[in-house]
Amino acid sequence: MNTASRLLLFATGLILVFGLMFLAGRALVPESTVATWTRQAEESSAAHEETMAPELHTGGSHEGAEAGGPAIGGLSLEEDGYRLGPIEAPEQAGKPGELSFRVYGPEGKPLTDFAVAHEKQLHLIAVRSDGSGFQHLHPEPDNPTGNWSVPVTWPRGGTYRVFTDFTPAGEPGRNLVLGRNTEVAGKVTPVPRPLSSRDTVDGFSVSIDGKFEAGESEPLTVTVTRGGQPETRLQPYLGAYGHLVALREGDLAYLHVHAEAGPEEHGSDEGGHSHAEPEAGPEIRFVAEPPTPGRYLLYLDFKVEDRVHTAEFVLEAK
Ligand SMILES: [Cu+2]
Repeated sequence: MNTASRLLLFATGLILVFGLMFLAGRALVPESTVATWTRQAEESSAAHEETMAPELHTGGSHEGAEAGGPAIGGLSLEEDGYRLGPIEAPEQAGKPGELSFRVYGPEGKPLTDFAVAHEKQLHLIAVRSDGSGFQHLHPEPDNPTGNWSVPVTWPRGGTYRVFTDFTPAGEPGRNLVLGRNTEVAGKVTPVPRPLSSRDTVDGFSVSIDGKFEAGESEPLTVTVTRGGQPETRLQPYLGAYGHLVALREGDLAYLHVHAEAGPEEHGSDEGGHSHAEPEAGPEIRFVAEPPTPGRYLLYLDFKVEDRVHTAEFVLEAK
């Protein structure tokens, strides 16, 4: 027998032995354990792919993004060592006051360096647990203490979820959404939230259309009209013609919804150069990916005549 044949025989033997071990493993180890191993292997390979991939990572939840699923955040006050400290806020409904907090970095010190995203270092969303009383605020930082504050008035009593949406400086792509509850005294009457893809706000009629399916990344189109006429005087707000926040009903998981847009996509002049402005309405396009079936509460901020208006929708993902 020559060397090559001997090696071949050896290799065949190895394959046979490993094959038998694999079969034995299958037979002796419970299915659930095998499933865990398989999942861990898939996760680690996905994580590896992510480090290789050059694209911007845009998720609040890294786990979701690593598994290739939709990115959600806001379910925890801590992520990747970053922590949202206690919220100081008015305890009574209807009383103007100040909301303040600190964000702590992985070393436990108040974080003072934030990257600007959508024109701000930090975006704050507050909403009551039933989805009512939505507010989108921009607190001011007080450095070097790391304290953030913003005036606030709670419309009604109840439990409010406060989301801080930010990207630590020097960590491009690491967008974090940390959430924390705060209690407000006052009578609590839950507000019913029927399904609705249309809203009327400050004289504007706003509708939202598109496929909205669990696990699918699909475009959503918002159309703004006033007095039956298309509204074409939308003004840029936070770097786009609209800003959409989507929360999952039940746990208020915070979904990242991205404005699809971009001047390049709208203007295509012959010179190959495109300096056309994106259209200022009546349509605004977004891409959303609901992670699970169920209902989602959507809040669209748009700006006309220097005023920001918020339209609200409730969509069901199949
Ligand atoms: Cu904001």
